[in-house]
Amino acid sequence: MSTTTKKKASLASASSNRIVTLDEFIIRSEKDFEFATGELTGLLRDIGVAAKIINREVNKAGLVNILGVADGAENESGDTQQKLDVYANEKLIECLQNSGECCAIASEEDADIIQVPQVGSKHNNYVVMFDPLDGSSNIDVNVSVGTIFAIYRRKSDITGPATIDDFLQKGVQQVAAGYVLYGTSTILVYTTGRGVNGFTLDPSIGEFCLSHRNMRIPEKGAYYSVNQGYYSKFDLEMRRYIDHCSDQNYGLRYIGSMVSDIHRILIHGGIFLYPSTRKYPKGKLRLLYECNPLSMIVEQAGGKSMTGSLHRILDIEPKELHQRSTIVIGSPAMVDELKAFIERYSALPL
Ligand code: AHM
Ligand code: MG
Repeated sequence: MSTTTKKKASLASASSNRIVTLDEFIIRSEKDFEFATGELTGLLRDIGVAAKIINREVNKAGLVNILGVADGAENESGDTQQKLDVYANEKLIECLQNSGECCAIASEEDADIIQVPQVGSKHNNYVVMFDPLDGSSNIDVNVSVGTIFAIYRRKSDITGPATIDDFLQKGVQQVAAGYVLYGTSTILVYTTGRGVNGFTLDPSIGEFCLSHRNMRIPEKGAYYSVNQGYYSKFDLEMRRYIDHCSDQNYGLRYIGSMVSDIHRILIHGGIFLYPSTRKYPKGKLRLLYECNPLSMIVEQAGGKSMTGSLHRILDIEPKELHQRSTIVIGSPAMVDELKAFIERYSALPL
């Protein structure tokens, strides 16, 4: 038995007999990377800590005067900022700054990148991007929200400050990506490019515990997920595909919180679309904070992800920090099915 196979076997037997915490899993998995330095491990742990703090606040959102829209606040993309967005943003930045594993941060809630001062002699080889609280308009009505994150190796020289080019990397260059879903239970799902694993927060011990090993997206699902209220604003190919979903008796599920929709699709299969509309001709969702990390997870689980004009999301060269994209993501057979509709009906050159 090779060393790697032995390690995997020991992890598998460990998980069947006893609880494997996120920290333990991350540290064990680190040994699978040939040149692992522990920095990525540290970053994932920082994000896990921030997720627990955010979870605590999200769970008591109805009890304290933290609900509602932050005074006069709009974020960089022009959306209304909820107070918990601001809180989640601050906590993630604090946790990532404390350990000094990353050199800079970009958040959906901030206009510019945030430089992280070096801590001691740490190398800070990474940059981290996140959407601190995706779907936050759902908080006031007790519907699930999530945190999405992406980690890249910096491209700039380690001796100087991080640059915008460290962030404007294609999604294929992500070294890790994940999300936390604050739902009926809180789950953290992540990938480092070797499959996808999910960890459910056990509130009694305050630990994320391995609950969804090696997640695989079903080839096809019974649901499609789109804001059907915009039907008349969609292009012909999308309207035809939605008609087809209805003809096929696919059920419609749309939470308005992308992390929740993607989590359901990872487990039960299905397809999520956010096509171009008149209000958002380039799509609404952000390439760097939402589309890329969720696409890496879905592809790692065996799914597919592309734009409404058939470009693989992970191959898009970003031009700006808050760039938006159309997206079609989910079970491979369903994405292929939609692709055929786009090829047949799209008026645009593909
Ligand atoms: P947000 O990051 O400002 O919360 O916006 C992203 C959210 C997604 O979670 C969700 O899928 C989408 O916006 C819903 O948009 P719409 O209400 O236009 O359908
Ligand atoms: Mg978002």
